[in-house]
Amino acid sequence: MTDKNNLSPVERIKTGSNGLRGTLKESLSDDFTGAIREDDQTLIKFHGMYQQDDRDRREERVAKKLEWLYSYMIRLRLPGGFLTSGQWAGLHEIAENHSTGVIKITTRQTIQLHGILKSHVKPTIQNFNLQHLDSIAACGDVNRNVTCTSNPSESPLHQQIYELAGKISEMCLPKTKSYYDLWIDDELVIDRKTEEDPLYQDRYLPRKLKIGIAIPPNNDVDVFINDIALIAIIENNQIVGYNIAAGGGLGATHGNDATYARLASLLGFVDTEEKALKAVYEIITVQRDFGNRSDRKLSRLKYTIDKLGIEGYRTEVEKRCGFAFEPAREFKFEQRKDRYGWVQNHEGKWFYTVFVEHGRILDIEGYPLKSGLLKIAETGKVNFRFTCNQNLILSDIHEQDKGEIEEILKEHGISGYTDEVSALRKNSVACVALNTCSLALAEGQRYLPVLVTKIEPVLKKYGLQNEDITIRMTGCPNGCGRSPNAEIGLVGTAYGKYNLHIGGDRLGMRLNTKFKENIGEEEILETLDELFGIYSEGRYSEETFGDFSYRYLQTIK
Ligand code: SRM
Ligand code: SF4
Repeated sequence: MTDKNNLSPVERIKTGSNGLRGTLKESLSDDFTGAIREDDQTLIKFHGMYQQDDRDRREERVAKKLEWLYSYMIRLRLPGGFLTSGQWAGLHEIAENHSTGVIKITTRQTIQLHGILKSHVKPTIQNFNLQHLDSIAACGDVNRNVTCTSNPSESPLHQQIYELAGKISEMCLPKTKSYYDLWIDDELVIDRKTEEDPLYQDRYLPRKLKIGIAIPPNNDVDVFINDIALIAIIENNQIVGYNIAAGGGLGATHGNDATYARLASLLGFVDTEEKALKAVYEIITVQRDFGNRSDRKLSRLKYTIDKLGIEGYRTEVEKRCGFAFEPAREFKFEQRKDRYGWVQNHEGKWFYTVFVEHGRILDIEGYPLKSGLLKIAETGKVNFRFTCNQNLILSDIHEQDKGEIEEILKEHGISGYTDEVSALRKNSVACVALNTCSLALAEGQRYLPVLVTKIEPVLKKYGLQNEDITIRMTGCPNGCGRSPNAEIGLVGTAYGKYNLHIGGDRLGMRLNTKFKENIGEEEILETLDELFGIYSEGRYSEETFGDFSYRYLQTIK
């Protein structure tokens, strides 16, 4: 436990925040600046928002002696990543009226809007509320959006898992009503009794916490990167319980060896949903009580596990649960990618997975994706689901409606695009990075599409164009696009420069290793050319690029 005299400044902000209210009301009504007060910048995260600025325009603003162009990113809480068509149409309108207009699907199955000016923050939240949507706890030192295997056609058990994601999300919501006071009702009603929070108390968690649930054989949620990972164990088409793992997390800091990416370690198996919920709850309370509260770089659950040891952590959780974990059960992941195009489920309903490059939904010349999706939403005949690979599934479509949806997809070039893009592009993920992310050292989603176009002919040269190689890029080592567990990971070090990592496996069960440091586009392409050449000649039959590179790395050690 952290020495009380050595707490990080964020700890003081949380405990002194009066249920996450701070001076947000005053900050919002200050018309002299687009920013909010410093302490409130921490608190606003717990309400699902980040203060940002347009980094492309910093120089221009400074030259004009203007403050940076501040705006807000708002992230929705959508456990399991689901919206009705009505909610999608509502979201489309909110994005048009209050943000840059781009609807961004995140790597945690939810939606973000960027570029919301301070005066638009409240109207945005109020409009979300009208759509029965909220952004509570989408960021901050609390449990974040709970993810679960996304494609319902994959398993008849999907609904059960989707509902569990919702239950975990509810169980882990902060008890403070400040979100409603501040953003919806405009009236501060502080009732400390009803706001008493046994889970978070008034100090919340030492750091963010993430939970994901996978339904084998699909690991599309990249379950082991979560602080808490649940793997449904299925026997005779029934869920008989869950393997539970803890301590995943991908963030690290360049030059700080005490920080590292880590996959979650298995704690064991529980045989009921009730026990799974209890175990999740107590894993969180142990992190709350034992996590590092002085150094935020070392405060994620993964470091607490490595400090206590996995046995020590398990023992403490079991003590608090009042039951012991059983040994983890066998499970097997067979894929991590999304099922693009049409698939039908056990009830005869249809699902269409749209490839959305890095989750960015907008209209561009020749490709009116956003307009097409609005038209589809307006039929009222589909639901919208999001994947952790930043894609969209048009879901729950009845046989008799499939033709109509198919027509709109064709008309807007959506199915054509999804069909024609290369395997590499379909398996690419990039984080937001510039121009909004304040932590970005290099480009992410704006550059990976360009780089993929240059890698495609290199793959073709070796006949590898149909290989499902995962490539992921992040603008810094925080790992938002999950670059540390891709077969090819590119991690920004400076503008135009990346560390190149290889050797991660295709299923998300093994992290990759740094192969080249701080290289630019030319060297990235040269290195990949060389590696693809060796791979095409030296691979075992069916050997993935990730497994080959892992083997290759052992030989050159
Ligand atoms: Fe992330 C911080 C974007 C998924 C690890 N992440 C950020 C911030 C908020 C930057 C900041 O703190 O100022 C980025 C905002 C950029 C912007 O302009 O929108 C940001 N993270 C994202 C998203 C939008 C990337 C995307 O393109 O989809 C993802 C939103 C997920 C969501 O809906 O909740 C996103 N972030 C992740 C993931 C992947 C995942 O969870 O599956 C990770 C790695 C897993 C993990 O948590 O370890 C991740 N984000 C981080 C970290 C490193 C945390 C650490 O413990 O080391 C930071 C920095 C921090 O917290 O200090 C960060
Ligand atoms: Fe920003 Fe880094 Fe996350 Fe990319 S990985 S969104 S650059 S914090």
